Amino acid sequence: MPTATMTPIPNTQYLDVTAIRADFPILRRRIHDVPLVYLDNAATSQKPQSVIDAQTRYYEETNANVHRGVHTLSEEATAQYEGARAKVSNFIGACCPKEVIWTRNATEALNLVAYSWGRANLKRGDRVLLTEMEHHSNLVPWQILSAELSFEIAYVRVADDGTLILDDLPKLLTSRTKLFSFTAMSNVVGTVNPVKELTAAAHKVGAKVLVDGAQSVPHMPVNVQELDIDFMAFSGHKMLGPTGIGALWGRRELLNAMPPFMGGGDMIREVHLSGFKPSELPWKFEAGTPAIAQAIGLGAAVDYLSNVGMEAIHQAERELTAYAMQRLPEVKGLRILGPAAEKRGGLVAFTLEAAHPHDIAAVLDGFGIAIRAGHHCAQPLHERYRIPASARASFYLYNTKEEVDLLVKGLHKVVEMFTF
Ligand code: 7TS
Repeated sequence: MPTATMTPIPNTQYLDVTAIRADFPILRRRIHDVPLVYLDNAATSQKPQSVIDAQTRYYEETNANVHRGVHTLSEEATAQYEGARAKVSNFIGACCPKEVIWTRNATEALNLVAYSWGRANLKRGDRVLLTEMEHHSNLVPWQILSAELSFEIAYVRVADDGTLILDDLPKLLTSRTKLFSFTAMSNVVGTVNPVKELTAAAHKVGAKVLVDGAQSVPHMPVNVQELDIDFMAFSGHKMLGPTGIGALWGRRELLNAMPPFMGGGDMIREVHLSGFKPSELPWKFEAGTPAIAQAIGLGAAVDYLSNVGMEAIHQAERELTAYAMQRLPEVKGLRILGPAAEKRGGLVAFTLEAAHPHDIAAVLDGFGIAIRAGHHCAQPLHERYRIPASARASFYLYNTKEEVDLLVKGLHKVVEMFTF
């Protein structure tokens, strides 16, 4: 793939993308002898040097277990670890750090709500409302629990354009509906859902609201108090942070009333042979030695994102997505899934008549372009569109219009290769 002869295209007015790119060492990599074009950010984001350094520094200077020692290292580690929690709490507009429970990722946070809140509050005759565009991690935990407790699961359907069919809400949200759990943004069609509106409708019938923020928290300003939601799950690795760390945010009164999810060290106040008393929030839900370095790394990621500004990141991604949606249809037989650019976040999933998504991804990899192919852990949504898989380009703050051009060029090549 030629890169040197391309005409420069002005990038976004919202971000200094050149300066941002310099902060990400991996973006200097070459793949198959051409510069890496990383367009798989919905799967996981790359990490800036400051996040890598925060973790390395922790291991070099501070490594100790938290909440147990009175020695200096343990005190420092605890301060940094709890400091990261405070940063995340601020970042999402929580009332206080004790409402932020560390988990491994969004998946574990969603499971935490299912197994703790769900098991204590759901019974036969109740309904949990989900949507047809959910990631498997907001489907399977409810399906497992429903097999045990016999509550009903209902789904808000998705229209052809990839938006939720909101006209159905009044019949789906009834006094039997105890929870409405939905994604703030689809990882396939990119639709940004009207969280505030959906939450208000759910609260009207007394249902609690759990938001899957895995694709929204990394890409747009999110304020849990302003949205008025009850729980939110998200992953650190999709927002410039390390793998192995994510969070569940929940309202204090709800979290306080919930039983612990896992038992072990750190989550108890006292243990006797006759039983135990759980610790207070947030530690009640954090059994065992936590992901200390990763939490500190996520704190550094939140610092980075806040310095750049979430609104600027959101606007830049919208601009890049609009540009991609304008250019991609130039490719023969390309069909974009999902709504118009104004209704979506920074990703575009598509199919090609000429080639299977896995072939598309494999050919693009030869040009140094990383995209994802498959059902993206949203198989029901692909079934709804009657396709087994799709190809997806997903953007973040370091992506450029030149990279979109390279994607389009690569796709032309794919069509050429697969048209006989
Ligand atoms: N919810 C949504 C909307 C997601 O997109 C993902 C991951 C998850 C939950 C789960 O996140 P995890 O960090 O717990 O795994 N989505 C994707 C994706 O689109 N490609 O790879 C992972």
